[in-house]
Parts: sequence; structure tokens; C-alpha cells
Amino acid sequence: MRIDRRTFVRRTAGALAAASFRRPLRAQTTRPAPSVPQLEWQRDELAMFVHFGINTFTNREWGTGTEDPALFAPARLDARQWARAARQAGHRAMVLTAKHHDGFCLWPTRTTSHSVAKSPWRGGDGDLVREFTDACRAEGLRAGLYLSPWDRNSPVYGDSPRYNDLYAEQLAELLTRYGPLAEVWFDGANGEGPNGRRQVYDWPRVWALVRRLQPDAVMFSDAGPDVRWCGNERGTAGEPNWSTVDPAAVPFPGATGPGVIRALQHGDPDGTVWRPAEADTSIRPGWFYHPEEDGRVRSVDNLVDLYFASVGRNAKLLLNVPPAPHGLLHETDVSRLAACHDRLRAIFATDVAAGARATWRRTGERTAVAELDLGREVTASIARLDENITKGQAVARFTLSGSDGTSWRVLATGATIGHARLARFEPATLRQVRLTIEDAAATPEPVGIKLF
Ligand code: FUL
Repeated sequence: MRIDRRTFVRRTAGALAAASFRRPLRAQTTRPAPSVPQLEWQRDELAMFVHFGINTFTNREWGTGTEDPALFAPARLDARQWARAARQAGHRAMVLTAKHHDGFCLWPTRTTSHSVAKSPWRGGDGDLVREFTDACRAEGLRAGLYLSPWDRNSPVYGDSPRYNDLYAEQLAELLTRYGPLAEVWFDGANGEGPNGRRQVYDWPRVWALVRRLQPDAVMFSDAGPDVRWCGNERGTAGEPNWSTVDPAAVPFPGATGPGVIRALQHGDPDGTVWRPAEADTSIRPGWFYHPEEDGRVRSVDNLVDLYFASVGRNAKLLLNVPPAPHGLLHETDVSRLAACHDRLRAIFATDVAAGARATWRRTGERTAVAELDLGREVTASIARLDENITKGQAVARFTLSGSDGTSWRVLATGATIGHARLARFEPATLRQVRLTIEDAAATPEPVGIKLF
């Protein structure tokens, strides 16, 4: 079994993350709310992560940095095939590992010869970041890039100021050569340098560079600043899951400690900063492609459950689908993605609450009741609730009940709602539905209710 940095962090702190989350809500006058890029990022709901690089050819998860660039030789690479599969599966963005921990760059960088320029692929004239960003645009997807700070190839890694200069230069190349980026993805990995020296990253510099060169991109890391890691690599968001955080709880990417995972999983109702959770996981056990995992691609049921546990809990799902050494996504992965999309489309095809007469009544400072008169008998087994997050997030506890005209029953209970809350329940015959907001971090605004 592989154990990586994040698994290690999760194991040591997981128990605490599971602890129940209760504390008095503090009065706040102005609540944090999303910026336009954060809002667009969240509304995408689904994005595809693409781990591809030298590890694809050595069948490893973490390269050593000593790999021969000549190994990088995808015979049929077609980034359009990746983008098409993503779009057809309902994904709205893709994020590529432009450089993973092994330091091999998928674009012809000026900063090192450890790149595609030294590979036989496209005769050494290839630029995968270019092909990737072009493919995203051709398929109407927003493009994102991952640039590992940990670099096991760079001779100056561990020589902090020199490596920080090199990293900033690599980042600037990515931020200036390939048009608008929607997301820049920062892993907090921080291994040892060649001399056993620890690299001290300059995150404020990195973040300022992205803001200056790509002001509309959101930056992902454990510490944001725009969107945060959800605290595990299973792709499941916490309950509750607040999009607000206390920035001091996770001060830098890769920070560890018992409170860190809890803060990432749950956010903070009193948080002063809007930093919603991104849930990342892979469709296979590994992040990179391994032929021996061809039989271990997530099933459609599993992918649907994943959607409910991420998007359905106020997170965005970044689902990794790794291309194989020939440079294409494996047909099993592509067909699972498409089948999952078909399933979700079928589930959410008809909102049986559309057109229902709705009333919204505040019952206190932090409480409210929404009532829907469906005007007829319907059968439903799923609810989709949503807050108008342009004004922030408020709901802290709710109960959804339904009546067939004679008796009421509880359909679902939960904590936060945010951008989306999906709840599944035993199929129920309904004429009326009531959503009770029992607690909130601020005066709650009307909540949208859809039934399927
Ligand atoms: C981790 C890395 O160590 C994994 O290889 C992978 O890239 C994952 C998304 O982030 O920190």
C-alpha cells in the first residue's frame, strides 16, 4: 500500500476531524462572500485532474528526478481526447501536472533541460502545456495547471533563495505563455533537497505572482488563498462544510497538526475569509496511470456516491483521470465517466418541485421555514438545496420534512448547505415539503429547494 504525505497527515489527524463540530455562533455584521473567480470555480462543480509525466513511463507515483527524459515518448498523445472525455462527462475545467515532484517539465522551459525538449516526443519540439491549454479551449473547458514545489531533480532545491527564484521563473512561464488560466494548483509537498537541506518556500511571493499575472485565476492549496484542499484524498467533503475559514488555522500549504485537517474538512462558520473546499481524488487507486490498476477503476455507483459526497456537500470535485503511456485516457475510464454523467443526468432530469408555490418565513434571528406546496402528488428520493452564496453562507442546521397530505415525515437532516446540498432519502410520496432552518451563522436568506 502506498503511503504519501497526505495519507500520513490524514492518519494522524483523522480521528480529530471526525469529532463533532459544535460551537456558539458569533454575531457578524459583514459575512465573507466569494469573488467572481471563486463563484465561477464553484459553479463548474466538476473538473478533471490529469496526472501525466515521466511517472507514466516508469510506472511510479513519485519519480526520483533522475529519470532519463528519453523515456517520455507517448506515441499517440491527444490532449483533445482528454478534453472531449471531460466535457462529455460534464466537467467544466481540467488541471494538468505541468511538473510533478520528479521535476520533469511538460513544457520547454528556459529554467532546466529536464523537460520535454530533451525527449523524443514530437522530435523534442513538443509543448504539452500548449497542447493541453489549446485542447481545453477547443472543448470549452477552463484550464488549470499544477506546478509541484517539491522538485527532486533541481540541484538548487534546498538552497532556498535560489530555488525560489527558479520556481518563480517556471511559474511565470506558465502564467504568461498559455493564455488565461482558471486555476493554479499548489501542492504543499516539501521533501529534502540533494544535501538533505530543507527548502523554505516563499508562498507570499508565489501568490503575488499569480495575482499579478493571472488575476482571474483561483489559487488552490491547503492554505488557499482562494480555494482550499478538503483535507483528504478520498474526494469527500466534511459535514459541516463551511466555505469560510480562519486563515490562521492553516497558515501555509503543507502545514500539519491536529487542527489542520479538521479546519480543512469543515471550514469555520466564524471564518473571516471565503475559501471553499476542493475535493480531489483519483478514478483509480494511484494518481498516475498503472496498467495493473486497469481493473480497479471506480464503478459508476462509486462515482455517483462521490458526487454526492463532494458537490453535494458544498465542495467542488476535482477528479483525476490519468492518461496511459500512449498518451490517451484508458477506454474503461472514459466509459465510466460517460456512464456516470448519464446516470447523474437521469437522476436530475426532472425537478418535481419546479413551479411549486413557495413561502419563506423568518422565525427568529437565525431561524426560518420554507414551505412548498407541490399542488399535486409527486414521488421523490433526492433533494437539492442551495443557498444564494453570492451573499455568503449562513445555514448551520436544517431539517427537511415532507407530507403526503396526511402525515409528515423527516426526509433529511443536515448541517451546512452552501452552493449545493444533496440529500438522498427513501422514495416518498409528497404533496408538501417543509425546510426548517434551525440554526445559522447569520440571518438566513431564502434557500432553493429542488426535488428529484
Ligand atoms: C500529493 C502528491 O504527492 C500526489 O502525488 C498527487 O499529486 C496529489 C494530488 O498531491 O500531494
